Amino acid sequence: MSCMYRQEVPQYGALLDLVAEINASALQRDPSLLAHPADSTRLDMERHGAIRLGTPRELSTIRRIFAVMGMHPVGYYDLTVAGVPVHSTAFRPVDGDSLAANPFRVFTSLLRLDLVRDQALRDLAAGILSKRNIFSGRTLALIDQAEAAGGLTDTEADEFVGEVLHTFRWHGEAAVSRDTYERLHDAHRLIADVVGFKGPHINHLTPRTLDIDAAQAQMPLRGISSKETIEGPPRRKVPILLRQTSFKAVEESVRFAGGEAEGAHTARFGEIEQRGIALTRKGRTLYDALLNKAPDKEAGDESNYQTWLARAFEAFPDDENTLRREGLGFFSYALATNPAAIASAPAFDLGDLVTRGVLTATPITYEDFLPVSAAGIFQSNLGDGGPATYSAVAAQSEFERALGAPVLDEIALYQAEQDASIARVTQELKEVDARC
Ligand code: OOG
Ligand code: NI
Repeated sequence: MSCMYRQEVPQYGALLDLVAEINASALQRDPSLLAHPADSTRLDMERHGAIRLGTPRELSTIRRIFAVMGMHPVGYYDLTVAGVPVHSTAFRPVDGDSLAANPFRVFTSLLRLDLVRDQALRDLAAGILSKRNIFSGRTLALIDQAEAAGGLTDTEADEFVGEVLHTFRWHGEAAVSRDTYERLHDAHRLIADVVGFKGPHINHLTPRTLDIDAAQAQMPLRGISSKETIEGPPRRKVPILLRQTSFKAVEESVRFAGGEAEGAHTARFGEIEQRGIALTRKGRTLYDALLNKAPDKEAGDESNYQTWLARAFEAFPDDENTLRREGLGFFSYALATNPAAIASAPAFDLGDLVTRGVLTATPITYEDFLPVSAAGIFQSNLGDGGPATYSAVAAQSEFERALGAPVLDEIALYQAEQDASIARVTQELKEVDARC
């Protein structure tokens, strides 16, 4: 998919080159940025991408496709609050080993046609979507095969990946006439992006950077037109959650159906991300409260905005010990390799054991997305023209019905990982005790 996207959106290749250079010089300055040496082989690989689907049937089929690849729907994101008529989830690996092997996620949105006020347009869009088939016959057969046999052979898996890739391709030929495209576009650019095309073209890919501020500063110098602000928390000593920025969507030429008419469509872009520690509900509440006080991003330039943000986030502790003691972040505990300290271990008290060097506490990385940030990303690549307003309410159960499964609760996943590490060290300490 990465190769395909570089060919389809050449500017994405330029972004990858920039990120590789920035990562190399960040690592030269501070080799400890990579927690595990094994990370370096994966460093420049994409960490997420995004697609937008049109119907419940497309969403449930995509769920089955990703399940074959060990990716499951985590989290529910309601984007209507940001004036985008979709709701979303992220397909990703959920257990630690799978995440370590490949932490790639696909942010997947479903269009909410119920929010289109114009009944005739709604019916037109629904009619167009009901006729399209975004999956090849072979893809569908291989999903059935995987579900029946509990997996695919290596040969089948290779074929499956090749088939599924077609679903994410760009189609230069629109599924609709220019006239219909314009009607859809007038209702919302995103509606034209979903309904006007033959498939859910991947709309961005996102590698990981070790220094997002440097990348943001460098983009314009390389002729890459970046969005105005980095989404998410400010730069900190202990990174939290997720920071992301992107270049603005490129214009791609389109041939409309039923004639020779040519036009342009603007939807696809490139993004970069930098991840930090996963926050507990308490930490997340504090994050949301501080971010809520943010001034209008459009009002100032990026450096003013980042200065303001850094000041607001002074209220958010910025060292691992405080984050842990105050229950703001999730940690994974392990027995330290220090036999003397272990021998002197007092009764089980997590905090105390960490202080005494009996246990190590490693931050658990945030693997998900942020609705306010996602809204900022959507808006920056949907172009100007201000977001629409929707008085919709979040519709998680409707989304899950379309998906054909419940979404997993991301906070519960981090909690389970932390709890499992505590259970493990408790057991290990008991075994050490028994030996003494
Ligand atoms: C998805 C935007 C959300 C992110 O990184 O927050 C997203 C889209 O534009 O379809 O990818
Ligand atoms: Ni993204």
